[in-house]
Amino acid sequence: ANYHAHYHTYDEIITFLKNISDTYPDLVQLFSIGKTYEGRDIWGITIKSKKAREPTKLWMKIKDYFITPSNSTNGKKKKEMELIMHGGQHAREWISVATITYFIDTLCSKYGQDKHITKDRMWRKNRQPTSFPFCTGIDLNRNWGYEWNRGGSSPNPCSEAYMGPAAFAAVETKLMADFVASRQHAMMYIDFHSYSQLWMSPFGSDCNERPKDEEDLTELSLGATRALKAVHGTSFAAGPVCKIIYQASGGSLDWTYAVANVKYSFAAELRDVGQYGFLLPENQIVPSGEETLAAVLFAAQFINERE
Ligand code: 0X9
Ligand code: ZN
Repeated sequence: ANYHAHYHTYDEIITFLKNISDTYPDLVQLFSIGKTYEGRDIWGITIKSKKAREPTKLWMKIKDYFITPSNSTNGKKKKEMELIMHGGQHAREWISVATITYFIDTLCSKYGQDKHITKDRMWRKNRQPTSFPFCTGIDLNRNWGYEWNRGGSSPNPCSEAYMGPAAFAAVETKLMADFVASRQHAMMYIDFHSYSQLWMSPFGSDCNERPKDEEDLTELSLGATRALKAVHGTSFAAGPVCKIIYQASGGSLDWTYAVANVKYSFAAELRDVGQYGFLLPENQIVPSGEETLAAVLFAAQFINERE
């Protein structure tokens, strides 16, 4: 538990992942989806649930948005269900990686260093060279291939929101997209970022485009933020990226939703709302993990029951 009292280096996180996979060989599988531009592995870990899915429950509507399952079922067998969680797409958003590390630890154990603030601490993009030798990096979250270059991103390689020379020109974005596309049973994708305390749904590219699953996405979002708040009182606002934060085309969840057909595609901006910003203190890792896990478990239950 003490591990989560601190942020960790890339090497320490690899050691953590390897220890987890040695400790829980039946539960987890550790793998790399490929290498970053600078040659570091992009790690993934699958965690299996020991429980089989039960037949669909019949729903009872309580209020407009809050619907609960009744005790009777329709008796039909369920499809496999896989939930993808993605952190560290933006380098300086350390809490997104720490939160996922916390999930991995908690899910496995329950079911089955440079500490100084440097210029690099505020790095956001990847490390790929651009057409300007003095401006490095593509914003991975502007480089996905759905409605790429449709606003809220920049063609300037020196911009923090540089979209890249073409969709999927960033090696990491391409690898991650191929990975998501390869997961036939993916029903949810959540991309963790910081900061602002938001639970976001499609779309980011266009404020007028409404997802066909708007109702289900809204209902899940409201339930998830309510479950999150119940843990430590932290308020998250919910809504489409374009409306709740700003227009951003070439982002991951638009692509996972519209191209990879992952119905429950979200992006979360974790703590805080600006007091510490990207430099969120280490003593908030565990509380952030706890509340975010409550939201994720709500989401998993919602999808399990509804789909
Ligand atoms: O601008 C972003 O990429 C995200 N905010 S952040 O401060 N973490 O950089 C918001 C992106 C919303 N998600 C997508 N458009 N996919
Ligand atoms: Zn981010």
